[in-house]
Amino acid sequence: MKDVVTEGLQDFGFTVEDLISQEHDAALGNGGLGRLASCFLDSMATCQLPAWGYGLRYRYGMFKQQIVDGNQIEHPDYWLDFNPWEFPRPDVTVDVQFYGRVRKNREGKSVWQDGEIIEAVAHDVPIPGYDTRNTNSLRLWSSRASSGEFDFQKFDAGDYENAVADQLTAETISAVLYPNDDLDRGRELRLKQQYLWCAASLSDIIRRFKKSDRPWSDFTDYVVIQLNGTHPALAIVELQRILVDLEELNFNEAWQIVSRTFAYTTHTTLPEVREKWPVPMIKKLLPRHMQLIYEINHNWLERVKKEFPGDLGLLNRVSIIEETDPKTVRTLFIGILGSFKVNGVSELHSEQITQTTFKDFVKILGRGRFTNVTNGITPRRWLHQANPKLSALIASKLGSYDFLKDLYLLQRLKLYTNDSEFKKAWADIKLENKARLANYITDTTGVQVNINALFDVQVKWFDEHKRQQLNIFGVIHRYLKIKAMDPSERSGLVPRVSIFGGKAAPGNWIGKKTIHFINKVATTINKDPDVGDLLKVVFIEDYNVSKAELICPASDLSEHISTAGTEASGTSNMKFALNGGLIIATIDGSNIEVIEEIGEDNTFLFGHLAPDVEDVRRAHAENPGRECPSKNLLSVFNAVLDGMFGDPEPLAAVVNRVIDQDHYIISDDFDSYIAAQDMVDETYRDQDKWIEKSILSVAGMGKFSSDRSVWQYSEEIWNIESVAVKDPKRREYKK
Ligand code: GLG
Repeated sequence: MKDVVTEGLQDFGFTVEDLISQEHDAALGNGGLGRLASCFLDSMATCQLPAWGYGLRYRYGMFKQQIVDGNQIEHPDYWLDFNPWEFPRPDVTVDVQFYGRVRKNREGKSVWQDGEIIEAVAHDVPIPGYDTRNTNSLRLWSSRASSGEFDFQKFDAGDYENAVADQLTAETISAVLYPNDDLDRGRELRLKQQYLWCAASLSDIIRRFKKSDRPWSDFTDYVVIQLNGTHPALAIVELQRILVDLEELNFNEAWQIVSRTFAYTTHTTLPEVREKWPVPMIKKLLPRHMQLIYEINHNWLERVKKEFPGDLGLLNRVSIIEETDPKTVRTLFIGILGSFKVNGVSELHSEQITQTTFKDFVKILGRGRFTNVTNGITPRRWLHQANPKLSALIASKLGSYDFLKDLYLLQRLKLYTNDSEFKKAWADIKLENKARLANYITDTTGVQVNINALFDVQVKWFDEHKRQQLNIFGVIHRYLKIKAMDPSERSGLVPRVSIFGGKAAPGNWIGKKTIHFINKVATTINKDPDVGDLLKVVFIEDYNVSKAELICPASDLSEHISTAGTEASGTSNMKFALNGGLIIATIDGSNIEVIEEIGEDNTFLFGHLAPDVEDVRRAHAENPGRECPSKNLLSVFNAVLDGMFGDPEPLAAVVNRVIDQDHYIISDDFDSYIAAQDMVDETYRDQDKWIEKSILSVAGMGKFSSDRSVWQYSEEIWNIESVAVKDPKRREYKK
């Protein structure tokens, strides 16, 4: 349709880009976990699997990021003001209860009553498969007052605020993603969001199952629910409640169904990220669920006591209730116990968690409960839509676009690494993409960049373990090196444009400090005539999926430099490599598998390995006053603290974080990072060799289609048959 629309628009004096730019990104969370779900939805539809997605329809999304004087400012994201892709479903509503009390009825059954009722209303987003006849749905819930939006009596009596009070309270639940959970009220709101999402979605799934008139014993033959992280873990307790309280199954019979319905994906390695809810908060908001959690935990601990008598330490470690003050509920443990399969999202991550976080559960439940499904991305968006000319060039060589549904076919590009005409076309497309990004950078930041410079990109959420600070320290090191050279010696240098982008959660102070730090360094470097085009630093504000589609095709190099053992997977590495960008990486998360598929020779590696990180941290702790292990890094710190980039006070926090603590071992990895960056420069000087590595990067991306991830889930976990004949060719290209 695009050509028809493009032509038609020209009659009105518009371009198709004018039209597309009117469209907001779906503000459903552009972090890795959220974006992964979107790629999986595309793949489930394209692989013709009968699968739906459920989520919350955040009225104001997450937030729009504005950079003011180098600082992140958050604004509401009015993405729903114009959203032609959703279908309101006022006919699909679910009443969801909060607060209230639990009493026993005459038959001794628990009744949860007298609570506040909020109405969840469905909005459907069709998810058409690529080149298939199958369209699935993403069903998003928004919240409204069940008592109606408006209390006319109160309004008539002049009590205007209270006339709409119920509606405002109800709408708050689906207002914004990531309420600031540094506040108790923010945490309660987050819990409300999670429960509304779980209760409405489960009710909807059960409503549709009941249309089949089948007994509950068939439920797990017809329904499997994949929990994407701990956010929806309450669905496990909610299904138990529905089966026990509403369907009147006995507790254990219900639990048998529950624990065969759910599968659970864990997306983190970091203990501090794990969700814990204060018992008093759950007791107040969801009194019946708290009772069920106690009963589930009681049965669980009885089993542990029987199988591991006398091991009190084990009991404490695996209990769903943590004996802190106040007591807390470990939602991660609910996710594990209520699921028949638990997977991590990269081989390293899945192996690592069975030896750390989940070690006790492996011992009790068996290793077979735990598995891995490495993440993937949809090539339809991340290559074909984002980089149509490269997609067309690849199709011209492979003979068709079949590779978009069988990404292993890309391996045949290896046949053309010596085809000079193909390599010239390849290089021209990369340059075109860089020019497009350069124009965007100039339009939005005013910075002019040289498209023949090496575009070095890091666009991610600002989480400390992703180490954007390591990257900007490396940039300062490069700046100091240039400044120290006589201008006559600089001709051999490779010009660089360091491009950053990403948001910090509103409560993440060090992330926001790092954003400010990067912007301040950029201001100084970009206006230094002595450096000119040799080095530019750019921060692209409000990074989101549409901007990623502009940035990913334009990178020469992208940075995936998390402390080893901290990034569960990472998916932007796949997006950049699929567009012919090379990667500089640590041996962490999915980097390991990307490197294995591309070949070590075509990537730039550095840094301590995961098993060594704890030893390094221990050495830090045992030697608090230790000298910075890197003279290069010390020079960087001195330059910052001496005011080279303006008032050092607001910048000092980022530096002191490394000097005082360095939990992410930046000082220990810095010199090997610099060495890898030198290797990047060395390689980039030979453009023919660089293009060859770029082609091999794309050729190695077959494994990282989200189709492969989704096939793995459907065959190894969901056990569902696709309505389509499985594509046997897919297997021929496995390796
Ligand atoms: C998490 C992890 C990432 C992972 C993503 C998708 O931190 O490493 O790639 O989920 O599984 N919050 C995230 O982005």
